[in-house]
Amino acid sequence: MITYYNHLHALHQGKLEMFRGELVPCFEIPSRADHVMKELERRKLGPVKAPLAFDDAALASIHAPRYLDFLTHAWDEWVALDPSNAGRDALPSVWPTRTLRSDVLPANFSARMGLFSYDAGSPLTSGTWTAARAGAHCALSAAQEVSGGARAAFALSRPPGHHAGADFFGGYCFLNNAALAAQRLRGQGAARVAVLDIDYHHGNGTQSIFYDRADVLFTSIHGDPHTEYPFFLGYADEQGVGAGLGFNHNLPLPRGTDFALWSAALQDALRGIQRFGAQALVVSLGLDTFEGDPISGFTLKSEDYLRVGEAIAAAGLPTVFVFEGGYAVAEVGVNAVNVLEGFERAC
Ligand code: OKP
Ligand code: ZN
Repeated sequence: MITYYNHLHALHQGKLEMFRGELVPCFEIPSRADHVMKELERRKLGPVKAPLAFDDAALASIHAPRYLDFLTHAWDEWVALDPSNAGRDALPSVWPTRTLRSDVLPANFSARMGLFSYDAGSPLTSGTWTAARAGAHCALSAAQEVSGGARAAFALSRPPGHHAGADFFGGYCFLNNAALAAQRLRGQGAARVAVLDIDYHHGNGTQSIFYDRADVLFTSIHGDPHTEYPFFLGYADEQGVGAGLGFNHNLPLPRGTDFALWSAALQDALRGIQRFGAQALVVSLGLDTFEGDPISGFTLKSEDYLRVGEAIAAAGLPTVFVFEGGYAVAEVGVNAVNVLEGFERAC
């Protein structure tokens, strides 16, 4: 299968994230994507290309104009506050929670950092916008490829995307690559598109983007938000709203879940996607379900990812894979490419 690779991903390189009361080195680091790239080349999975060109209007198919405008200028504003900020990343520290207003756009930069985010774990760096935008273009390119008749395509990029909403960043995510791909597939003629999110963490951004829509089914298998990030979304009773009621399917699983239980949930998710009558599929491909992941709690093994790819292939749908999480850096390449190779072998 063809891979669209974000050659600019390393321009996003956060230094520190807030974790349990202190700033710790970021888990979401450039070498993650490098390992996947190396493994793709080693196994000769297919051609690797740079993304096609898209204008910023393509990003506006999912994201709010004032949010895109904020991201475009955020780094320059941060440095304008104090020239020495050029040497440190920007993190939010104040948020409009319940009773506070989020309808007014503040002039203050720190206030806008909070308005457009929901956690302090997602540093905005000098190259964040350039890297995230090129990554979104990879996802759009992969969707374009599949719309043009390819059985599958892979968008290999970071930062990840599934926690980003229409107008907020968080969970290391700035632009929602999977949502952009799904919307592109819709625009190119697929009447019904399913998003299958198999990252360890619930894809709250993607869910929120499609929550009131019947044309995009969101299905996610993830750590139970009672105990796992992002905590405030991802429960089984979230089934969609309005026209979207019945088109959101959450399958939370307890910490410690093994592959037997996880793959039963995958079968459940795939049955729902069949019932929905999807014409195309977007997979938010997180590999942080791996037993060795430093920030997650499932116990999948490397060889299990071959079975995951086979099961997804059995759905028989044109499929866009979008790289998301996976923080066991030494193994993330093997695990990601196992999914892709399992898929290809089963086609
Ligand atoms: C992004 B993706 C560890 C605490 C959790 C946020 C996790 C974001 C995961 N510092 N921080 O879904 O893999
Ligand atoms: Zn994750």
